[in-house]
Amino acid sequence: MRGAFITLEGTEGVGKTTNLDFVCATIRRAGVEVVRTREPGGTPLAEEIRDLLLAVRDEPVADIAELLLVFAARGQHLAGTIEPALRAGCWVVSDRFTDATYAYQGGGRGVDEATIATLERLVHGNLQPDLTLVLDAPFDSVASRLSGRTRDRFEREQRDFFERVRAGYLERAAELSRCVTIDATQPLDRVQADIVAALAPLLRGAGER
Ligand code: Z5A
Repeated sequence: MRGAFITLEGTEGVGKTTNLDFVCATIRRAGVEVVRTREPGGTPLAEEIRDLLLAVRDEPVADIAELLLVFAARGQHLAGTIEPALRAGCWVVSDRFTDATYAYQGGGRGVDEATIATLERLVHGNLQPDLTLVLDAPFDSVASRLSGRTRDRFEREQRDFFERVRAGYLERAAELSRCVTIDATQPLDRVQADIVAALAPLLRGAGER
């Protein structure tokens, strides 16, 4: 029986990485085997592509080059990690997936949606997450959480970029029934209570998958 595919999304600092362990632990407590992964990355080659994408460089990165690198990493991640795990009946929890491309390359960079959709079909056909947790917070409410960090190429973008990314996420979440938007400005225990509620229907169905 195929496992469930869960993704965590949101702008930087909203708590995806923090809550990934919590999501995995909640699933394991229900007796289900889970693979924790991330994008860009999730296999050795895809992690190398991640390094290329995040590195700060003097040469401007063309939007199309960034987009193709994101999908190259995703193709490897699907073939090497996600699809084998789902086929083996494991659940997969990924820190970001294709919704991030619509938000960052679409909303943030202005790449048109049809181009992203073409690559999405090419790289993962009909495979979509079963549940996407969109952790949402305005830029100002999480900026202080990130102070003191070394900033990668994306994190050096300005506030208006992150506002476009956030708007991209919210637009998608409103359109797609698999997305649950969670207010990430709440204290962590309240965020995690909302996560448990969002996971409950999938976990109830775990025995039937
Ligand atoms: N990218 C892309 O452009 N296109 C794509 O298709 C994909 C990705 C897949 C790397 O992603 C970059 O790749 C990303 C977009 C691009 N760049 N950006 N920006 P990433 O996921 O590795 O990078 P990130 O979003 O910058 O991760 P992050 O900064 O680590 O954020 P986070 O994982 O959401 O936050 P966190 O590390 O869990 O939490 C940040 C701090 O807040 C930490 O100290 C926590 O303890 C604290 N925290 C968390 N929750 C709370 C609450 N509720 N209250 C108080 N404090 C909290």
